[in-house]
Amino acid sequence: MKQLCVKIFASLLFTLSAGQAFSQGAIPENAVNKKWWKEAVVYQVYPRSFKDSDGDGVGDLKGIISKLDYIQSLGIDVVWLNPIYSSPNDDNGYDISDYRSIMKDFGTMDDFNVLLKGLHDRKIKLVMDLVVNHSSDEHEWFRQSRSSRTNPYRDYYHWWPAEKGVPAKRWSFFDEDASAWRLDSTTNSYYLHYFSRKQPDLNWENPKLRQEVYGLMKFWFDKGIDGFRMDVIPFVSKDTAFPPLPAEYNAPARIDYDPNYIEYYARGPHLHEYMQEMNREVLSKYDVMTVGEGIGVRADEALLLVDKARKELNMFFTFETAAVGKDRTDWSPDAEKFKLTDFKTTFSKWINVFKEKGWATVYLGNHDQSRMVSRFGNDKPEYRETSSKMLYTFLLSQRATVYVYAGDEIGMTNIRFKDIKDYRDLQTINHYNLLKRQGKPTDDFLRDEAEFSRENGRTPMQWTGGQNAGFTTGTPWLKINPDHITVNVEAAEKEKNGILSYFRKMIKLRKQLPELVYGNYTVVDKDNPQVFAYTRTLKDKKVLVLLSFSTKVADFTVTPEIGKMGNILINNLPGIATDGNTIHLKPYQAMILRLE
Ligand code: TEU
Repeated sequence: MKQLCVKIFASLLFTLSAGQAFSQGAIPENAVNKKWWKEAVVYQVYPRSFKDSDGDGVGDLKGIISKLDYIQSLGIDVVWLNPIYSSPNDDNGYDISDYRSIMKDFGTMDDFNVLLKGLHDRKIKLVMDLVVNHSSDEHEWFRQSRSSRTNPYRDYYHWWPAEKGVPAKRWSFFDEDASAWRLDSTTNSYYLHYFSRKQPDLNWENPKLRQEVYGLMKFWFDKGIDGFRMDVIPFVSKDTAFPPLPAEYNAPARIDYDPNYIEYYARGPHLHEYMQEMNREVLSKYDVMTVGEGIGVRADEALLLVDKARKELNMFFTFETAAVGKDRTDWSPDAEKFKLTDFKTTFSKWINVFKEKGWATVYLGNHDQSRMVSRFGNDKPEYRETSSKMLYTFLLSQRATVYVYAGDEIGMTNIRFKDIKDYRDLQTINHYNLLKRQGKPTDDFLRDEAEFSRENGRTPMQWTGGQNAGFTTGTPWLKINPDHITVNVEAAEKEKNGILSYFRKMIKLRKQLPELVYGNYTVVDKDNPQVFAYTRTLKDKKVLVLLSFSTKVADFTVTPEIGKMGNILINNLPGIATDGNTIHLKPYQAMILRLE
């Protein structure tokens, strides 16, 4: 009781003082309204590649269970698991054939229960993947739906009767023919599939389908999970008249995430209505977090999805930050991968979208992206460690919920497959086959894929320097990066000052300093081409984050306007070279300084 009173008093005090400050415009609503999920560090586990317990070469739930102590030792708060539901694995679980059971490769519901309890016992929350823009074509709903035009499940999917003519072009992200419409002979109709032909799009216009989705969400929430990451959620509402695309989008593009283009695919007229309904019927009944995969969501409409007052989602991932530098044209070994000024502008833009309301996310890698250090740092042996630590300093000092990807904490790097035979991902394979069939060259495509393909982020977790990196006793489903001989958890645990221990230290620091979570974010010296610098300020507490993205020594002057240099709170290299107020940052040096 006493504790409760203290708590209430403390929060009252905070609200009052924050309220006063707010009226002066100092503390925005989203800082006053503290939430566990705003403060969380989310650790993403790609189950297929994390740890195999039974020697079939595929990671599984028992494998994850065996690594729970390791996961806990990181200091993270939430685990996000990619889909673990029954699936024929056309797209590694993003094609679900039964939303209420566990994929055989991964184990059983009993294993799931043990995993959930194991996480909760360790005070770690579990977020699952919700993939409801599409199901597998092997889902019972689709089997029924395709069987006849009058089947009760017909309207669970989008069908276009062939007698109406060929539907307007929609490009598929994964299809071998690039088309998102596929003619199904049983009922002489086309069905829509934005992703592979084994991933038919569900029809959210149908209220029965929406109830099915809410039902399955409740099923998992009632089991005790703590949230959902929602796959391509803006796609659920579409213009179901399927109007023709404007001419400029009629080229057989390898679809990228141009929001103007996505306009024709997503964010349809009912998106917010559906999200509000979902919130009312499901989310509002549980203390859970939601993060949408915000494909195509523009900054000027971001708050529609996550403004608390609108009762939709908590957060979403933007695709724009992941796109920085993807338009690369210079492939010489020492070429700049991206302009730091672009990186600063894009990331800061997305942090500032949520300055007052809503809440941001930040990530540098996931199962669809290259490895963080290869993409945004520098994976050459002399820089791999320092630049990985620098990137963690960035992530863990952002005004956002931080999403980190398993394997980055030991500095895993891109495998850079050269041979198409090494790929398992349908996205790469189908596009390669398409080019071949069209008689087009594949060299540029393969070079791009070596750098950016999803397999770079999917190679198995490297636990040891031994056989198969300690991932499996069998044959791994995807090749293991040969660098596991030196880059592995066992070795990392022995390094007192390695990436892993820095990651743990940085998480601890974030937990100690609320200004790193809630403080105002101000970029300083924004045109500096080598250094990313910003301050984080909460009431009278202010810190300066300095990040060198350069292979050269980079100077940064702490001007009186920025503040007076105080203690170094963390530094990814020993020591600091200064000359008055100017700091000479070594290549990829990162530090956080207290400002007085
Ligand atoms: O990804 C959405 C998406 O658009 C992907 O195509 C992704 O951006 C692209 O592959 C990057 O190269 C989600 C999931 O994260 C992805 O793994 C799934 O394959 C996809 O949806 C379909 O469910």
